[in-house]
Amino acid sequence: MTAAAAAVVPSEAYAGYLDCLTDADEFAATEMAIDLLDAGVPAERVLLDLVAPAQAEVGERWARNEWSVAQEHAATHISEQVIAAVVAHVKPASTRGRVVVACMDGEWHALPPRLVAEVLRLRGWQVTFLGASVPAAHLVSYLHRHDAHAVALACALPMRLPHAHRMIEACRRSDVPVVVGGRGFGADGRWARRLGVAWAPDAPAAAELIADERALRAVPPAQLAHLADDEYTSLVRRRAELIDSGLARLRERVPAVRAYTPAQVDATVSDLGHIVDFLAAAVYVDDASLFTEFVEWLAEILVSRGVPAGAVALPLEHYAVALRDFPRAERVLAQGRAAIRH
Ligand code: B12
Repeated sequence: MTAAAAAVVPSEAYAGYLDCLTDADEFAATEMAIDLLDAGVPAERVLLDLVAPAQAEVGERWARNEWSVAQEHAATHISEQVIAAVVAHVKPASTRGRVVVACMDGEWHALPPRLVAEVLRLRGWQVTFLGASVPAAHLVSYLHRHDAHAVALACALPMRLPHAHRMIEACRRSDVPVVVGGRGFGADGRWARRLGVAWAPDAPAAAELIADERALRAVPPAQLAHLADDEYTSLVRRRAELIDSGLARLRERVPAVRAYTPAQVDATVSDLGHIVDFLAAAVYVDDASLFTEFVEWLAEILVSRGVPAGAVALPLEHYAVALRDFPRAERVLAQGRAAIRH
């Protein structure tokens, strides 16, 4: 292979790597990644053009109910091993300051920020990767003890945005500039702008931003004046009651729900919790699209698993009545209901 041809990940290598994930063949997957490095493909490209899209494809297969959670977990584990092997193979030297990379409190999608952490390491930063679900107080005390140039915070689920905001504010009080990323901030980063924080769409963009401290600190203020109406706080206070009454409503209206096994009841309670949390997050950032994108996704997931779309419509209808004194939540729910009607 010539150096020019080796600069990118060939499509057949990508297909072969996906087969390794399908077969849960950790050693073959690692070997393929190392072979690409040996053929001259830069480590950053192996991480971003092989591991990252394959991992996203894993998610699509799970969403379509083609892959079980066990298959997804096996593939994610292999991706983690491959990332470690690629970086260990290159052994990058650290020549720049320290960057701390962490997931928001309650956020278990550690693999995407791990990719960001390793790209930063490959570009010479001294990186501390704190992994999944880091409580804000622990992150802040870590930042106090270590002189960090910047902190990169990940959020994959938009329902965690209110927590993300608290965490961003806590880091700012320590005077450490923050960059955020991940699917949770919206495909175009619009909810990061709402929270008034620097956002990067991917690892290379994050690396460029971190290298430019002025740009990192020059962010317009948050646009959250709507929070003065207290709807978000009141909604969160009613979370448990909304889940209980949503389940009672489903039992009353859908006979099959009355015969659910304990595991099915748990899954339903978890879905209702997500509905309330996504609704609260949409109210927090004052953007109904956060909720409509979620209910469309949930309806698709449930339908692909044989649950009727009505199982999503019914709780939304119930919440619209229960929350009639919450004008913003009511608007968000109305748009959510319209989205799954088509
Ligand atoms: C693996 C996985 C998990 C694993 C995570 C393991 C791990 N160690 O990371 C586990 C099993 C824990 C998990 C759990 C859940 N998951 Co999940 N998960 C995924 C999956 C399949 C892959 C994530 C991934 O690695 N993607 C590949 C990366 C590289 O892509 P990316 O996220 O877009 O990242 C790029 C950019 O966004 C950016 N970026 C990402 N992070 C950061 C951070 C910073 C600082 C910066 C600057 C940039 C940046 O750079 C990256 C590279 O360019 C995705 C599907 C998918 N398509 O991504 C679902 C997905 C994210 N999960 C989803 C869901 C719903 C869940 C659960 C709620 C499921 C459940 N019912 O319990 C839980 C929630 C757990 C929690 N509280 O966090 C949904 C979210 C849908 C939505 N509407 O929000 C997805 C999209 C699946 C799907 N197709 O429906 N999940």
